[in-house]
Amino acid sequence: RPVVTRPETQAIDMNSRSNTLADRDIVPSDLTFGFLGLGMMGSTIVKDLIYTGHKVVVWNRTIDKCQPFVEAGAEVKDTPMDVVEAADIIFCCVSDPKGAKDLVFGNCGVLQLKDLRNKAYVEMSTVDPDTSLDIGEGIKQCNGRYLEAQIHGSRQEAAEGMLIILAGGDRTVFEECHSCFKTIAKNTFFLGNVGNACKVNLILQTIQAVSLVGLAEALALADRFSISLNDIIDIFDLTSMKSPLLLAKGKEMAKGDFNPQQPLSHMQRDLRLVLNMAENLDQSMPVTSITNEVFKHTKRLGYSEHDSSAVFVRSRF
Ligand code: NA7
Repeated sequence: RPVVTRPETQAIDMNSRSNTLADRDIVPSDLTFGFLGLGMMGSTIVKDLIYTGHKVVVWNRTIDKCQPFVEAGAEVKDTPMDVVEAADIIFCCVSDPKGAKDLVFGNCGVLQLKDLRNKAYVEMSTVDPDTSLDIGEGIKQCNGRYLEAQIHGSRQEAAEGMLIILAGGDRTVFEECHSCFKTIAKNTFFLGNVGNACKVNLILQTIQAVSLVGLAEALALADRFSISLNDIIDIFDLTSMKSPLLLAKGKEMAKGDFNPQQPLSHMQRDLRLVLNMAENLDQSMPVTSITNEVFKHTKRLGYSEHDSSAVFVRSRF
């Protein structure tokens, strides 16, 4: 069993800007935007929204994380419910479906406000279609509008404003979020009904997870032969198989640098959601099931908070 050190928690750099922002010609909406969840993704997004002139009200479970945003001009509230009261459109960006549901249905949650007329709620946390439908139903029953806006991309891509937004639900909300999406994403897609965007996002995550495990196993075999991993990656770069993702992840595996761009726990969460969806459809996904086992085992070895490329460590056993 390897000795595992936790990756360092990187403080958000409030002064960094993506190079692309200046070229985007963003005219900020004059609506007030609420933001629930200031983790790595949420912080990066909010920082850029403030920079491009959006009026933002924030809340985070661990209140200390709000301080840099107060200094940057955001308003902080004590509960999710208070954010909803103060904002026109509320984004949520937390770790998992359970957290996402807690913020809507829980104590001091969004629905405690009862009347959400003239409010809209946007779910950015990665969730499964059923969770998104439940949240959307709850919001609609209180007369609010709902959009799922799944964010596809790594923390690095978020920092560069190069996410892809996959949206489904109320089209008017989608349009009202235009200046926010333009700030954080290189492409934005409206995919129709609630649930569709979650499905597309999880399908993309499946491709990524399965590819990573294949890459890790192949590099582990090279390592057993004492073939230089850097040589393999250089040759791989010349083939038609190369992709920016696999090249970047291959280099991380060769260096043993698992700085979390897409945390392993998030990737395994996505595989779990995918397999639940497939189970309900009797859809056979044997490779994804094994991929999930590889991710689960790597988690048990202590790599939850590392990057997904840490599956390489397990493959070397
Ligand atoms: P992080 O950096 O792990 O941050 C997770 C955030 O979620 C952080 O603000 C947490 O609050 C918050 N969280 C987690 N569970 C809960 C519950 N139960 N209630 C309230 N808040 C909660 O993740 P990322 O920012 O990288 O990713 C966020 C989402 O974007 C994720 O779904 C990705 O797939 C896309 P804390 O600071 O720990 O108090």
